[in-house]
Amino acid sequence: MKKVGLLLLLVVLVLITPAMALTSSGSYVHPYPTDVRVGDIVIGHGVKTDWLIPGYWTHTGMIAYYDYSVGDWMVVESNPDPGVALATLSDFLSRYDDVALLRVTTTDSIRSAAVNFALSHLGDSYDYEWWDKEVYDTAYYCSELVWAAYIAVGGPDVDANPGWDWTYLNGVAPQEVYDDSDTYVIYRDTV
Ligand SMILES: [Ca+2]
Ligand SMILES: [Ca+2]
Ligand SMILES: [Ca+2]
Repeated sequence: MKKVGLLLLLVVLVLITPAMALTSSGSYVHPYPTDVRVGDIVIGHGVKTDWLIPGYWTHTGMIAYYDYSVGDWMVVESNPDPGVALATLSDFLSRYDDVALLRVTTTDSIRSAAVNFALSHLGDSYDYEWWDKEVYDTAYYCSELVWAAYIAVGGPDVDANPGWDWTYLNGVAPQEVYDDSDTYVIYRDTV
Protein backbone atom coordinates (compact mmCIF):
# COMPACT_ATOMS: atom_id res chain seq x y z
CA MET A 1 0.00 0.00 0.00
CA LYS A 2 2.88 2.29 0.87
CA LYS A 3 4.46 1.57 -2.53
CA VAL A 4 1.21 2.36 -4.32
CA GLY A 5 0.97 5.64 -2.44
CA LEU A 6 4.53 6.53 -3.39
CA LEU A 7 3.88 5.63 -7.01
CA LEU A 8 0.73 7.73 -6.97
CA LEU A 9 2.68 10.66 -5.53
CA LEU A 10 5.26 10.26 -8.30
CA VAL A 11 2.58 10.19 -11.00
CA VAL A 12 0.96 13.29 -9.52
CA LEU A 13 4.34 15.06 -9.37
CA VAL A 14 5.10 14.24 -13.00
CA LEU A 15 1.65 15.46 -13.99
CA ILE A 16 1.76 18.73 -12.11
CA THR A 17 5.35 19.74 -12.87
CA PRO A 18 4.77 20.89 -16.47
CA ALA A 19 1.21 21.90 -15.60
CA MET A 20 2.42 24.48 -13.09
CA ALA A 21 3.75 26.54 -15.97
CA LEU A 22 0.45 26.32 -17.79
CA THR A 23 -2.55 28.58 -17.52
CA SER A 24 -6.06 27.20 -17.21
CA SER A 25 -6.37 27.38 -21.00
CA GLY A 26 -3.41 25.00 -21.29
CA SER A 27 -0.92 27.41 -22.79
CA TYR A 28 2.27 29.09 -21.64
CA VAL A 29 2.40 32.78 -20.87
CA HIS A 30 5.36 34.86 -22.07
CA PRO A 31 5.75 38.62 -22.24
CA TYR A 32 5.10 39.82 -25.80
CA PRO A 33 8.43 40.78 -27.44
CA THR A 34 8.78 44.53 -27.95
CA ASP A 35 11.54 44.49 -30.56
CA VAL A 36 10.25 42.46 -33.53
CA ARG A 37 11.37 42.79 -37.13
CA VAL A 38 10.25 41.14 -40.37
CA GLY A 39 12.52 38.13 -40.98
CA ASP A 40 13.30 37.48 -37.32
CA ILE A 41 13.36 33.81 -36.39
CA VAL A 42 11.16 32.64 -33.55
CA ILE A 43 12.11 29.44 -31.81
CA GLY A 44 10.53 27.27 -29.15
CA HIS A 45 11.19 24.33 -26.88
CA GLY A 46 8.27 21.91 -26.77
CA VAL A 47 8.11 19.59 -23.80
CA LYS A 48 6.18 16.94 -25.75
CA THR A 49 8.51 16.76 -28.76
CA ASP A 50 11.78 17.18 -26.84
CA TRP A 51 12.66 13.47 -27.07
CA LEU A 52 12.09 13.43 -30.83
CA ILE A 53 14.08 16.41 -32.11
CA PRO A 54 17.89 16.48 -31.87
CA GLY A 55 19.12 19.46 -29.85
CA TYR A 56 17.27 21.44 -27.18
CA TRP A 57 15.02 23.57 -29.39
CA THR A 58 12.14 21.77 -31.07
CA HIS A 59 10.41 24.23 -33.42
CA THR A 60 11.09 27.38 -35.39
CA GLY A 61 9.33 29.82 -37.71
CA MET A 62 9.83 33.24 -39.27
CA ILE A 63 8.22 36.59 -38.49
CA ALA A 64 6.36 37.48 -41.72
CA TYR A 65 4.40 40.70 -41.14
CA TYR A 66 2.31 42.61 -38.65
CA ASP A 67 -1.42 42.07 -39.09
CA TYR A 68 -3.19 45.23 -37.92
CA SER A 69 -6.63 43.61 -38.10
CA VAL A 70 -5.50 40.87 -35.73
CA GLY A 71 -3.17 43.10 -33.71
CA ASP A 72 -0.39 40.56 -33.77
CA TRP A 73 2.73 39.60 -35.69
CA MET A 74 2.22 36.70 -38.09
CA VAL A 75 4.64 33.79 -38.21
CA VAL A 76 5.16 31.58 -41.25
CA GLU A 77 6.02 28.07 -40.10
CA SER A 78 5.89 24.43 -41.13
CA ASN A 79 4.21 21.84 -38.92
CA PRO A 80 3.23 18.21 -39.67
CA ASP A 81 -0.38 19.41 -39.84
CA PRO A 82 -1.16 21.44 -41.97
CA GLY A 83 2.32 21.98 -43.47
CA VAL A 84 3.51 25.50 -44.28
CA ALA A 85 1.01 27.94 -42.75
CA LEU A 86 0.60 31.17 -40.80
CA ALA A 87 0.12 31.53 -37.06
CA THR A 88 0.02 34.54 -34.77
CA LEU A 89 3.16 35.18 -32.74
CA SER A 90 1.00 34.99 -29.58
CA ASP A 91 -0.17 31.50 -30.52
CA PHE A 92 3.37 30.41 -31.38
CA LEU A 93 4.76 31.62 -28.04
CA SER A 94 1.94 30.03 -26.03
CA ARG A 95 2.89 26.52 -27.19
CA TYR A 96 6.38 26.44 -25.66
CA ASP A 97 7.80 26.63 -22.15
CA ASP A 98 10.95 28.29 -23.48
CA VAL A 99 10.97 30.74 -26.37
CA ALA A 100 13.51 32.95 -28.13
CA LEU A 101 13.57 35.47 -30.93
CA LEU A 102 16.66 35.51 -33.15
CA ARG A 103 17.77 38.24 -35.51
CA VAL A 104 19.71 37.36 -38.64
CA THR A 105 22.82 39.41 -39.32
CA THR A 106 21.86 40.77 -42.73
CA THR A 107 20.02 43.66 -44.40
CA ASP A 108 16.30 44.44 -44.15
CA SER A 109 15.88 43.79 -47.88
CA ILE A 110 17.32 40.28 -47.50
CA ARG A 111 15.03 39.74 -44.49
CA SER A 112 11.93 40.76 -46.48
CA ALA A 113 13.00 38.66 -49.46
CA ALA A 114 13.46 35.64 -47.17
CA VAL A 115 9.95 36.17 -45.80
CA ASN A 116 8.55 36.40 -49.34
CA PHE A 117 10.24 33.11 -50.20
CA ALA A 118 8.70 31.43 -47.14
CA LEU A 119 5.26 32.94 -47.90
CA SER A 120 5.46 31.69 -51.49
CA HIS A 121 5.52 28.19 -50.00
CA LEU A 122 2.30 28.54 -47.98
CA GLY A 123 0.31 25.35 -48.46
CA ASP A 124 3.36 23.17 -49.08
CA SER A 125 3.39 19.94 -47.15
CA TYR A 126 5.53 19.01 -44.18
CA ASP A 127 8.76 17.15 -44.87
CA TYR A 128 9.69 14.31 -42.50
CA GLU A 129 13.14 13.95 -44.05
CA TRP A 130 14.94 15.67 -41.18
CA TRP A 131 18.26 14.11 -42.12
CA ASP A 132 18.51 16.21 -45.27
CA LYS A 133 17.69 19.71 -46.51
CA GLU A 134 16.84 21.31 -49.85
CA VAL A 135 16.55 24.98 -50.73
CA TYR A 136 14.05 24.41 -53.55
CA ASP A 137 11.42 21.87 -52.61
CA THR A 138 7.66 21.44 -52.26
CA ALA A 139 7.91 20.02 -48.73
CA TYR A 140 9.71 21.56 -45.77
CA TYR A 141 10.18 20.86 -42.10
CA CYS A 142 10.21 23.90 -39.81
CA SER A 143 13.92 24.75 -39.70
CA GLU A 144 14.43 23.68 -43.31
CA LEU A 145 11.96 26.38 -44.40
CA VAL A 146 13.69 29.09 -42.35
CA TRP A 147 17.13 28.02 -43.57
CA ALA A 148 16.03 27.71 -47.24
CA ALA A 149 14.33 31.13 -47.18
CA TYR A 150 17.59 32.89 -46.30
CA ILE A 151 19.79 30.82 -48.63
CA ALA A 152 17.39 31.27 -51.60
CA VAL A 153 17.61 35.07 -51.47
CA GLY A 154 21.37 35.32 -51.02
CA GLY A 155 21.25 35.64 -47.26
CA PRO A 156 23.51 33.93 -44.74
CA ASP A 157 23.53 30.18 -44.15
CA VAL A 158 21.83 29.92 -40.74
CA ASP A 159 22.82 26.26 -40.30
CA ALA A 160 25.66 26.07 -37.75
CA ASN A 161 26.75 22.74 -39.28
CA PRO A 162 26.20 23.12 -43.03
CA GLY A 163 27.75 19.75 -43.83
CA TRP A 164 27.51 16.31 -42.25
CA ASP A 165 27.17 16.19 -38.50
CA TRP A 166 26.82 13.16 -36.23
CA THR A 167 23.88 14.68 -34.35
CA TYR A 168 22.03 16.49 -37.12
CA LEU A 169 23.19 14.45 -40.14
CA ASN A 170 22.76 16.60 -43.30
CA GLY A 171 19.70 18.36 -41.93
CA VAL A 172 19.21 21.67 -40.20
CA ALA A 173 17.72 21.53 -36.70
CA PRO A 174 16.22 24.46 -34.76
CA GLN A 175 19.21 24.13 -32.42
CA GLU A 176 21.62 24.67 -35.30
CA VAL A 177 19.78 27.84 -36.31
CA TYR A 178 20.04 29.02 -32.71
CA ASP A 179 23.75 28.12 -32.56
CA ASP A 180 24.69 29.69 -35.88
CA SER A 181 26.95 32.75 -35.79
CA ASP A 182 24.71 34.56 -38.32
CA THR A 183 21.87 34.71 -35.79
CA TYR A 184 21.75 36.35 -32.39
CA VAL A 185 19.26 36.28 -29.55
CA ILE A 186 17.19 39.44 -29.06
CA TYR A 187 14.53 37.94 -26.77
CA ARG A 188 14.33 34.93 -24.52
CA ASP A 189 11.73 33.87 -22.00
CA THR A 190 11.60 30.69 -20.00
CA VAL A 191 8.56 29.78 -17.95
CA1 LIG B 1 12.56 19.30 -47.98
CA1 LIG C 1 26.20 30.52 -40.67
CA1 LIG D 1 23.20 21.07 -40.18
